[in-house]
Order: sequence, then C-alpha cells, then structure tokens
Amino acid sequence: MGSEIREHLLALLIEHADQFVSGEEISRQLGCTRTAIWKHIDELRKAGYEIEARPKAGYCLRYQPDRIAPEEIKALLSTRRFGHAIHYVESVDSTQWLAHQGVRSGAKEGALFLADEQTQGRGRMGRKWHSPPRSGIWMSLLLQPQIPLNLAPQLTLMASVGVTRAIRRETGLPVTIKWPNDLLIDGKKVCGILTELRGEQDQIHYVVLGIGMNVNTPAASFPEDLKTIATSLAAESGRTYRRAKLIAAILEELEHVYDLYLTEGFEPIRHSWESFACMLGQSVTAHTPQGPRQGIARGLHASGALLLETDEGVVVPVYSADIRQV
Ligand code: BTX
Repeated sequence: MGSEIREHLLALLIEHADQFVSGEEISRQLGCTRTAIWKHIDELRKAGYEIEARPKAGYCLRYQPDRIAPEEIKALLSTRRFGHAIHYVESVDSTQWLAHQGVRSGAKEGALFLADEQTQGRGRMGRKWHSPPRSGIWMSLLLQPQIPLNLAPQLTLMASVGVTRAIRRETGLPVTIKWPNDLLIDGKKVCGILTELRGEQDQIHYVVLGIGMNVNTPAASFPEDLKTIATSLAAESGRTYRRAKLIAAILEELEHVYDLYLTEGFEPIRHSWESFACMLGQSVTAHTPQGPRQGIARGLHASGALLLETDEGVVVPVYSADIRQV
C-alpha cells in the first residue's frame, strides 16, 4: 500500500517537475494525510530525489536520480500490457534467469524483469554480455504469442525493429540493425537482443526477450576486447540519458510492433526491418556453422532468414550466421 502511494506521489511530482504542487492537492489526489505525504517525501529523498518543500507552495521535484525501480518506469509508461508487472533487482546473474523463474511463479505476458547489474549477462550461443552496474539497460520481457514454433525467429527481428524505433525516438541517434538483431551506431554495437523460448512440438509456451543496451557507459570504461566494437548512447551523443525513460519508450514501441505483428503478420515488420538495416546492397561474408559464404545482402525472407545473392547470381537464405562486411 505504502509503495503504491509513493508511486502515485512520484508520478505526480514528475508530471509537475520544476513546479510546486500543494500539499492539499497531493493529499486530495492520493487520498492520504499530509503527515503520510511527508513520510513518503522523506523516503524519496533518501532514495536520491531532490524535493524542495516550501510553506504554502508545497513540493517541487528538482532532481531525479537515474533509477530504474518500478515506480520510476510506471510513472512514464503508457502501454496497455507491457511493463505493468515489473520485477526489479539491483544485481543478478542474468535477467533471463529471473524471467524463467518468474514464469514458474505465474508471471504473465508483458512482465518485465530488470536489474541494475548482471554478473553473468548472456549473449547468443553461450557468449558473454558485459553488464556493468547502473550504466545500461539489462532487461527481459516475457511474451506468450500464439504462433507456431517455426515462426519464432520473426520475434527477434520484430524486437529489433521496436527497440530501434525507441532509441531513434528518444535520442535521434542513427541506429541501424545488423542481421539478425545487433543494433549498431556507426558500425559499433550499442544493443544486443537474445530470444530464448520454451516450447514443444509445434507450440510456444513462452518467449523471453532479453535486451542489453549500453546507455551511459563512458567509451573508456569498456573492457579492452570491446573497446573497438562496442559503444553507448552517451558515447555517441555526448550526453546522458534517463534509463527509466528509455525503458518506457522501449516497452511502448515493442507493444506497438508486437500488436502489429499479431494482427497483420510479419510483412509490415519485414519492411521496417529492411528500412533500418545497415548492410543491404553490400558485399558481406556470412560465417555460417557450415563455413563462410560470400555475397550481397539483399533483404529479409519471410522466415527471418537473410537473403544473400552469391557470386553466381543465386539468392540463398542464410538462417544462422555472423555477418561481416567485406
Ligand atoms: P551476441 O552473442 O550477439 O553478442 C555477444 C558479443 O557481443 C560478445 O561476444 C562480445 O563480443 C560483444 N559484447 C559483449 N558485451 C557487450 C556490450 N555490453 N556491448 C556491446 N557488445 C558487447 C547479443 O548477443 C545479445 C545480448 C543480450 C543481453 C541481454 S541483457 C538482458 C538479458 N539478460 C542476459 O543475460 N542477456 C540479455
């Protein structure tokens, strides 16, 4: 109950940031006493918020720390389902693990699992994902789509479209997608997406969509092996971003693109994906499990495969590979 009131109070202060809201108005909207408000203001201050209090004028939010606790995100969220249940922890091995656990405890579609730090963040194919404290977004979203198992790769592509839109909308940075789902700025990876699914026969039980984004990470603080291949939104723009605002935007864009996918199918997603793709029309090498293949990246097949035009002029689908420009 207390945390619900605090969420409302924070939402109200954020809505009127840099303006005073009277104690009377707050107690009317929240249905609690002035003493209770004071107690919650005190809690928020301890969490790092600067809230000015003036007799007669009321309370005014002057500074918000870059927190990603549920109340921060919910105050900014306008989705119908995504992010309505948020499970936040300060540190975890992987938010993917949190989400799989969450399903066992009854979590539903749209539930969000996130952490300020991951100690064993995962990439695809057993790779590691560097997830230092408080500088990025490390989140996993639970989906339960009623689609056949063989269409699952489309979900990853759909997600990369949603996240690209969110970053472009919030930062104006020219993010592009490298097949299948690396998000790049100027050739460096700013965000990775990992889809893990549980299903059997032809049925998907659920999908955990993992999103890792470098937000305020200073360029110099990346480990040596990532310095030349990774970047962050802050390193590219020279300013920092509020992660809660970005998360709210990601959830909104993902819900939008997911609903579009469920009602109209993959075609509109395919078009958006191609409009954001960075290597189409270029010569690339696809490092597939069967060995390297060279060709020109031509577009996206409905299955989610990358269409590669070989030197012989034949267009072949590539289902699993790391793509490099030649
Ligand atoms: P990926 O396999 O495409 O990328 C992993 C590769 O990317 C690594 O081998 C390394 O070269 C590089 N890399 C590692 N960390 C970073 C980083 N912070 N920024 C840029 N490049 C990096 C991509 O896998 C999928 C990543 C998903 C991460 C999310 S975070 C929330 C969720 N929880 C979790 O454990 N994983 C997902």
